[in-house]
Amino acid sequence: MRIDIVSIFPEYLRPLELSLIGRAAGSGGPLQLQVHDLRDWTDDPHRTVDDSPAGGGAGMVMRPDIWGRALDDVLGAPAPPTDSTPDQPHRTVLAIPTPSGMPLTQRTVEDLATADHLVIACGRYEGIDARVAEHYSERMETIEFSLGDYVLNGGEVAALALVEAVARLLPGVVGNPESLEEESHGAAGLLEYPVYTRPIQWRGHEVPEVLLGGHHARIARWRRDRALERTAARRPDLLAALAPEQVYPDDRGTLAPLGWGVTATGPVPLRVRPARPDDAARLSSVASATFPLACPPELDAEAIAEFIAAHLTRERFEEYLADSERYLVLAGEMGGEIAGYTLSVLPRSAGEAPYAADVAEVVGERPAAELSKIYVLPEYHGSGLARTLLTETLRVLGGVRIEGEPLAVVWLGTNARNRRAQKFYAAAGFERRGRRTFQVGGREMNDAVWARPPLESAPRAVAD
Ligand code: 6GU
Repeated sequence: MRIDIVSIFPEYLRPLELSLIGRAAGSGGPLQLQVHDLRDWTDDPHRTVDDSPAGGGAGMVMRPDIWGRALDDVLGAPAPPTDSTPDQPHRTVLAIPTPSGMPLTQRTVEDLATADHLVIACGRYEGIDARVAEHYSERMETIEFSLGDYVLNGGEVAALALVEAVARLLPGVVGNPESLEEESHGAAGLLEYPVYTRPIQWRGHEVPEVLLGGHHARIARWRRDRALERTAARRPDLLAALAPEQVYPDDRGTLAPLGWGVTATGPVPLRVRPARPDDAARLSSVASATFPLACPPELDAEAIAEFIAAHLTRERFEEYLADSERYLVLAGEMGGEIAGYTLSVLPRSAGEAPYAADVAEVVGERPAAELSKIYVLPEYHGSGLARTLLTETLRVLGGVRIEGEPLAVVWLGTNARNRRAQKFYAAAGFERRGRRTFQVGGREMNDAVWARPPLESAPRAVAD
């Protein structure tokens, strides 16, 4: 590959003679690099390259006539002989650094690394007359690129960055090509995990133990989790841009506590919050869509509809939401939409027993609250929302005080034949206590009763 850089400060680009890039640009290397002084194309004794801006304003603008002569010459320079074929003709790209360009990304860099000839035009002052980019973009591949949302005095630093980023992708420049594979902005779409070396103890900080154990699968999982965490904290935009196939099933347990759920479109922000009175209609529609799916198959549609009409209407939710002494409702949002909720029923007094005698018998601790509903829309099953809703509900319940006493136990009843549900509650630390019977539309159902203490948390108001 051939790279030409045109600048009024050719010395600024001297660092390119150093290190890997310098070696790549040496004889026999894959890179032919030449730096040119723009003033060589001036035609006055003062070697003037700029003039005042048309329309007025501060600063100076670089003249198009000088740039035109310089670029015509440099673009015409012969690039190294390549095996250009009719499918892969010789490719020349003009790159113009400017803070008003498109952000330079690794995808662009990878693409530019396949060009035969790259010419970089470094502007200074207020920039290059806009007709230069206009003229060349009509005749050849031209990109105006930016390093980020801040302003430099000129394009030289950006040219250094571009050359280094492109050159390290040329064959033979980076010694171990594997080190190009797992890095930030690679195919995984995540920032890179943190790396460590000896000494194992340094200023009170240790190398994470998992990295010393030699267990490859565990190390890979740990690195993946750290990459997900870093990306969530530093570059949520990258996480949101991941395609669904870039997210693995095991990532979900890591992402949910970081505030990200995974849907058919990829990661979306996940948030659990206290429900508000104006959520009633949406909660009712989530409940009505979800309840039938949790019913045993022998329950007929009519019985289900009857239950929905009696217990899951908007009016019913308005009542729940108005009575925060008795009900705790948490809404689970995915990408800003309510996609699930929990409804917990609090005891009216510290000693109050669960309303059903068969539950009261197997759940003896007091005060006892019932986790009455935990519903997630089917399209969000497996997203991590249900687990986060449950954890957050147990945490909020941990802060509830009934006559000054914390809750001793949270119990729930669930269809005993729903294996997924039993596994879910067991994994969340619930214990199976026994059975209860339960009426749906006049039919008696057999439920498993599960219980556990709430999560510890500071006392807090239930209604925010
Ligand atoms: Cl490419 N040029 C200049 N002058 N400032 C910048 C930049 C480029 N990218 C970020 N700031």
